[in-house]
Amino acid sequence: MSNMKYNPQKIEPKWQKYWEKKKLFQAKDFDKKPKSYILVEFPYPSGDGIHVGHCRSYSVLDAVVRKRRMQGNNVLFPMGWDAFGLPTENYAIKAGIHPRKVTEKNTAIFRRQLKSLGFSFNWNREINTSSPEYYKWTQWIFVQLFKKGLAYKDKIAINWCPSCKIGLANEEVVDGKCERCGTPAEKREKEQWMLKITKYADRLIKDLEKVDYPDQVKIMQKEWIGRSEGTYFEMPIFIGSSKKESKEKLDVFTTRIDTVFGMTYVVLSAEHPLIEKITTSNKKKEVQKYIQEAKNKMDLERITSEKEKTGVFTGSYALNIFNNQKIPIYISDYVLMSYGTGAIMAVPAHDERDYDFAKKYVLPIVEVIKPEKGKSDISREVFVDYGVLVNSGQFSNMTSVEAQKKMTQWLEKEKKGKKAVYYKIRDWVFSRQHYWGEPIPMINCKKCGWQPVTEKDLPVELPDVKKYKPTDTGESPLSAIKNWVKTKCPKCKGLAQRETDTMPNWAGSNWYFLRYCDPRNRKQLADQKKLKYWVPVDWYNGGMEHTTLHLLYSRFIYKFLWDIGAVPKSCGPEPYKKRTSHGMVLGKGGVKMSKSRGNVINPDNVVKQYGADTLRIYEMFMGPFGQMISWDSKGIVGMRRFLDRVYKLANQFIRKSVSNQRRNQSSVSGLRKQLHKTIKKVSEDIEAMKFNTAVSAMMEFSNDWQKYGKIKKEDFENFLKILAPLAPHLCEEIWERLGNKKSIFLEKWPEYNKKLIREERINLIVQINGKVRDKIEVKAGINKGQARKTALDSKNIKKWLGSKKIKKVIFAQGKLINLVI
Ligand code: ANZ
Ligand code: ZN
Repeated sequence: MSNMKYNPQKIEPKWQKYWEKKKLFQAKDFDKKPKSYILVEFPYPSGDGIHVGHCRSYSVLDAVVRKRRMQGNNVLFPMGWDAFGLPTENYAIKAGIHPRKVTEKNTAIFRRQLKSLGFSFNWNREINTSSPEYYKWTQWIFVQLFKKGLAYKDKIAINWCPSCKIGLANEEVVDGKCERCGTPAEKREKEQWMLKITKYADRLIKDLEKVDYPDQVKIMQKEWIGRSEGTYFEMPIFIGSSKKESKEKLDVFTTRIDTVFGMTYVVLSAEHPLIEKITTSNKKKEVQKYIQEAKNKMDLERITSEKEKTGVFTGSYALNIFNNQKIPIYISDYVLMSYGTGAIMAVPAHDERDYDFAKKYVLPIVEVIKPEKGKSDISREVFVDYGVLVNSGQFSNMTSVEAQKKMTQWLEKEKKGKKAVYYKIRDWVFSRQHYWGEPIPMINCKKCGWQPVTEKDLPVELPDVKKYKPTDTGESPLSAIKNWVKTKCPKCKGLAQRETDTMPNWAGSNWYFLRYCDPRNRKQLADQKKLKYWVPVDWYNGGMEHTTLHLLYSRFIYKFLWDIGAVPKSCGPEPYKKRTSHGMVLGKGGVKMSKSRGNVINPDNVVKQYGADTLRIYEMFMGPFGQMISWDSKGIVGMRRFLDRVYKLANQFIRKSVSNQRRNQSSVSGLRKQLHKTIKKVSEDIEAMKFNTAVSAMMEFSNDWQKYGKIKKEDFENFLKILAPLAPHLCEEIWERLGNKKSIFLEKWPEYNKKLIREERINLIVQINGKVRDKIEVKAGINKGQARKTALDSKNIKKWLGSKKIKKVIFAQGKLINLVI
């Protein structure tokens, strides 16, 4: 009989077709059922097809989704393509195929692969960020940002990848290298469009309180934004040996104004605008040389504490207004122009970097903070903590906290400084000089300046070009299409020029989750009522590596859209209620999968050999969801064996007559208890993302069932229902063979019976040195630690033990605990 053997290659395509034909998984706008918006990061359709990492995220969330549907939710679970980006462009250039064609081909491969895995995505809402219908709205958002003053053009030193020929955002530079290709990044001056994410910095930190993200994600975002509260103040300058105060003032930012009496020099960043004016003629040459070298270094390289400090004296002095001492002004690359004011007061006694610098250039080190009584820090040469002030005039004997307040107040009174907040995060460089991206919808008119493209003229379509290779001059390839560049000014109708830069590849993913709510809308980015119904996203799963990039950017853009009313107020200030991250799937031996290592697992092959259900359930079983895990071929065989066993048990069940089922009632009821425990565990584990333990619970149950040999139909069906979200094709097939006419996914998620799972209780015997001293009623399943604690809490035992030390604990589960003293 063909049905006798589990044959995923046959049943999986069958059920995929069935689900699609019946439109079983389509979300319904405005449905009365509770809505649940579950989002997985949409893939970049690269030429490599999906990888097992995608599968992990999608398998797991698909299980959540299928379960929630069975629990009566109206679930939105969409999928689409983050299709603009460099790898496609690079591939297109190499292969001589248009990026649009490459994208079409790659998305077709991805779509086929995802469908072959049976994920229950809402395919009718598929989107593609590189289609004009979509990027019309990405451009529209840019225009709104411009109109609100949040997009501006600025000439800045940008990180430049000489290999990709592209400007990089700080976030795209990892360890001084281009995030994509690993080439060391350089600095270049370039006019760029910038987005003022800094204006949202405070809210991006504060609203983290409102969301359910892993702590690590919150910490990383906060550190990335890097909010520092401190003091800002002005210092008079004396050029060279002049006794007369210069007109210029030097502004510094410090988080430790309490250490100001210990300031023995000041340091300017190599890019500081005052350098020209204050460098004395005898120092010009040396300073010039130093600045040139410093500018070529990457920020990260400059600020690492391990690196030996370098610097140069300008020949001029600044006045410490707290103690009226003149101190030298240095230039050093350990101070960044992009942070604070680009100048610091240096306190070598209490700051490690300043200490290293002072040692090298033989500058005085004046101690002004002592540890509070009873606390001392001898572990380091430099005392960097808060403490009590010494050698600090009227502020001596105050604590650091007190002094910070008083000193800042004094500065405010003298009108020489004030409280200040600075952020590490910089405005977001939003232009790229590349072809395969959204054209920035701006027009430059000699008379009117930068003007946004009129909204009815959106989208500005990406023109077809023959050459989309980036240019060596750093100009976008679009600048070569003269008749596209030439246009009319939207304001004065005079001759004007289009912006030829395109947006970075994060642009489309900033807001894609909004488009899924209403993907075909031609009048708005999405209908307000639909947004009101679906947004915020209830659960968003994606990679940890996107924490300070996509996740932060999209929170910013969402907040902006919410502010301007493009997203209804009732949706709330945060786009994603809950965020989770799957651990990476590594190749054999715990290394990253890569073509060069030859350790890439292709999901197509796994599906062909073992079936989609086996792949899916293996990806859930492989380990705790948040942890990195190596692919293990033995593990996948084990999962296939489990599914084979379920199929075999189903066969046995179907073959046997009903009369047979009546025998052995007691074991049936034992098995039923087991089942209800399993239902409880699986229900809870799926929501808590403990898929590995959910799978083992079901494996255990199948073992018990095999042992008992008998099962009631109702129990069998309930078991299938809880397995269905994890192995959907198999369960659907067996469900049908049990004589059911409708899909198992239209069934209700089973409830466990509280009475059946009540834990058995036992009398735990407590011995001391082998003599029975107490009996305590406890749960049968408690472990050694719990038993020990219970025993030690007992009055009787306390009396017997007195102050004697326990040397050893012997524990027999479900029976006794023996304390050896
Ligand atoms: C004096 C001082 C004394 C400082 C002391 C620290 C310890 P966070 O907390 O990261 O915001 N700083 C300010 N601007 C800088 C720049 N552009 N480049 C490099 N360093 C800069 O750090 C603030 C502290 O970093 C500031 O407080 C300043 O050094 C330094 F015992 O001022 B501090
Ligand atoms: Zn004009």
